[in-house]
Amino acid sequence: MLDSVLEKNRSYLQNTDSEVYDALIGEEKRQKNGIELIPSENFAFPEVLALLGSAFTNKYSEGYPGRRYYGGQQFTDLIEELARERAKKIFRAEHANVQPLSGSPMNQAIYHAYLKPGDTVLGMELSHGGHLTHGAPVSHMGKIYNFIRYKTVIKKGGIIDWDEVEDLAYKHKPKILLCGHSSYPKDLNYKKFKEIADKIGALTMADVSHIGGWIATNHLNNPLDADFDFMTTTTHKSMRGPRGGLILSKKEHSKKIDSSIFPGLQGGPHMNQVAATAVTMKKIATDEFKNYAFDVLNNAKKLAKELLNEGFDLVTGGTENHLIVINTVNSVGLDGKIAEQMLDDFGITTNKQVVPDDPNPPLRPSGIRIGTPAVTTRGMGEKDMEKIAKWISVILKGKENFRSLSDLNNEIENFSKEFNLPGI
Ligand code: DSN
Repeated sequence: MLDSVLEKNRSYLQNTDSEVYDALIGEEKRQKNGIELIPSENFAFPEVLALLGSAFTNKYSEGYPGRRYYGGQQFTDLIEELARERAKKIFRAEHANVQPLSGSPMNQAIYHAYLKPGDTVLGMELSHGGHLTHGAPVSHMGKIYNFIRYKTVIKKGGIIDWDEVEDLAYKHKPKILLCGHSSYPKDLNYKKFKEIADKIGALTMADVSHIGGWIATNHLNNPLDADFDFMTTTTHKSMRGPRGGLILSKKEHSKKIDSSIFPGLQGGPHMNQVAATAVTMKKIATDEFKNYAFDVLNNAKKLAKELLNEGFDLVTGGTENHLIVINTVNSVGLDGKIAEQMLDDFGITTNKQVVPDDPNPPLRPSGIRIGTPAVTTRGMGEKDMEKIAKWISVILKGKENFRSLSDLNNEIENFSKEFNLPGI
């Protein structure tokens, strides 16, 4: 019966709008027939897909459980409570807000709650691994607040320059000391950040959007164990949840954070997303997910090792998490835009990426960023990482002339088709 509901919905779509329907079919084929290596992408749990297209989509629920501005909340209150309690338990947090629509509002909500325009935040430099919402000049946040940036020491394998962090902290007295990253292939020493923040009385915030799933399974350090004030994470990357965000914090911040999300920044929460977050929190607490998380990290290490064997230059020399940044200019004399396009032509999806202190602009940077969450979700293992590294090498080094291009395309497509695509 459920199948027939889904089928009916799809057939309505097909009859109403063949252009959008065809695009959906095309996207499903692209995902099935290719190798997804963008480290922030994953395949959502089937349960998540079921909830995103469910009756919860129809509901307005401004406010919080027990304190809403609209009636009819018996089931929305239930799922939001479940999502909050499960998130608190798995991340060892005193408070959870599960309403952020995504990563950007989740981080903004903290800045707006604790900073006045012009106040200072000390965060990681974008090209060294930070994120747009950590105050890049092009973001609104970079215009409202005064972001100062620390870097890594490239010569020492990309470790954080603690002397610089401490010097900048004393000099600029930030209200928030921010860590977390979107292209930094290492785990973080949160205790060290906390020590520095305590010396100057700053709040501590970690944006762990890329690694939430590995923190939930205790494979990587948890900033809340180091007594951080705030931890933010998106739910759709490592955790295979809906597109959305979580703010986890100490209890003393609960009122300010909740009112900063609503009514401060957002209107009605997306209750289909909140319901999907609830089930995601249940799924990531299982042994099955813990094993998956281990496999992702293992696959990343294997892929990095194979790429190093092929002579590629990797930022920080390898990876401690699921992401790998390849300096394609140093490795094969191609900028990241061209490298991304060449791999795309063979069904291998990556994203162009700035490297530390990149002399090139963001739309034509010096590298690409890849990662293993999506391929691991599809069931690929270490042997498959060997094949993927070989294909990347063959394509980027322009050695595909040893056989016809279409042969290589077919080989990659046939390989990908063998693997299950959950929920689709
Ligand atoms: N777009 C996400 C990423 O790829 O890292 C985060 O903004």
